[in-house]
Amino acid sequence: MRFFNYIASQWMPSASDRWFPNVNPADTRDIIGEFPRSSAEDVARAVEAARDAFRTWSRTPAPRRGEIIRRAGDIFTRRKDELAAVMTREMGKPLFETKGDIQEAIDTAYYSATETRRLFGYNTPSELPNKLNLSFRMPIGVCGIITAWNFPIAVPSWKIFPALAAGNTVVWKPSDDAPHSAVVFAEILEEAGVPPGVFNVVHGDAEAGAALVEHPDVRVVAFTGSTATGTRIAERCGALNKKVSLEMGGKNAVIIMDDADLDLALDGVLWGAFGTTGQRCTATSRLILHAPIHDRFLDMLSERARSLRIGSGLEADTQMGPVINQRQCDKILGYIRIGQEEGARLIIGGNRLTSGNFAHGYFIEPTIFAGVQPHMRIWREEIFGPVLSVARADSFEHAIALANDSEYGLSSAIYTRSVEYAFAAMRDIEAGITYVNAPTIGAEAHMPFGGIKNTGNGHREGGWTVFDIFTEWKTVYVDFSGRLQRAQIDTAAE
Ligand code: UN1
Repeated sequence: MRFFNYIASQWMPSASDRWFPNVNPADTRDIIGEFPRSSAEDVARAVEAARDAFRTWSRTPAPRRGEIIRRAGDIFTRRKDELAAVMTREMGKPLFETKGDIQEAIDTAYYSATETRRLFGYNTPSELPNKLNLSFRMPIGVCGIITAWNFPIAVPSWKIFPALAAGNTVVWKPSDDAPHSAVVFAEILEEAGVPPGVFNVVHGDAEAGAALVEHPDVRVVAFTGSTATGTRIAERCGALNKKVSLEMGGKNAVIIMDDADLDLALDGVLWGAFGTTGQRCTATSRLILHAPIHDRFLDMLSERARSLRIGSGLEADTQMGPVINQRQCDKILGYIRIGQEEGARLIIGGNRLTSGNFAHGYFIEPTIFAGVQPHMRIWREEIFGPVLSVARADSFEHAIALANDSEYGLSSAIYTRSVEYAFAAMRDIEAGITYVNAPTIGAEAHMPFGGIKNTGNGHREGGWTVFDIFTEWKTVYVDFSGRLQRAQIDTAAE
């Protein structure tokens, strides 16, 4: 079966007539379909459609735009089960996770719709008599949106709904590992009543992504993906004077102090490290155990991780699905080898599963390394798989220093019953997000989301902070004095 780009409400192949297959990572014999491998020409077509639609859409009253977005949330709700199956089939995570992914998009739709009545600017007294100062959030134009496959609906929705709510138009290049979900996203927006050209989908790989970044009529680029790709995008956007928002890698640490509720921490670490098969930018990939509970907690954790049920995400009792593709599978296994060569202690896992039902999928065991030292690559580099690196901390200060010894700064967590530790950690952990007594994953749609250091470039999705990405400020001065009033800057000498 062939699927198409969605441009100006038309479904169309790439002008270049090239295609790529979309494969089920749990069973590579299952080919979902072929999708257009788009070129710069296809991207240009979509950007033109979005540019043409901008005038009318940006002038549509924001609450009217909100009604359409709210309807999209309703349709996502109606199509939840069917869409979850589409998502799981193409990217592997269990159905309960893909349903959660969709729920986050529904929440984001309703939140963005509501915000269309609250796109607050501010006004202030003027420094001069009979003059009024106002400021407004203005839509910017065509937004180029480039996303990863691990949250095929939620993460795109974090960008698409606020962008549309603010009056922008969108060209979205979804991941080539989750293109079918994007097709359903487009169907839903069409049914919700998004006018032609306001929202467009162009499938493809880095070629289409690069063309989107380069196109002169794309005024904002919002990207979720690797730090390497995001940094290249930022360089180009710098040269082209485009606004760019980046959500990139993570190497998220959990600290467990000796006074923590260890059962609670255990559930949190298991979910944070092995939920979504460790393939979240917020996944727990470093665990820092306070020395007095180190051995005990490691035993508890190994036992529980060993018993996680691995399998196709389409099966009801699966707790951990496959990794996304051959490239990632090789990369993760490569890191497991590196960890062993570096001298870390492999506690459990380490293997690809190849027998029986696993034979045709990319399944890797939950893997835990202990004795990990901060110089080791498995401590420093983002693996994006079910691999957890554990280190021992002698004190609270040592634990914080270990957590902060990273080029990334997205999510983080501390388990403790101590008010002193909890508040010091909230202040001292270098990360965009810190959880207290909860895992590193599970951000809520209406709170700022993003990271520091090599994780981001200062923007935050989620909450109203996302509108800082998708709007520009316009300041308006109204002088009703009937005479030339010079601003203070020009009269200070008088
Ligand atoms: C990501 O992996 O790109 O906080 C985002 C979380 C999710 C989002 C993860 N809501 O884990």
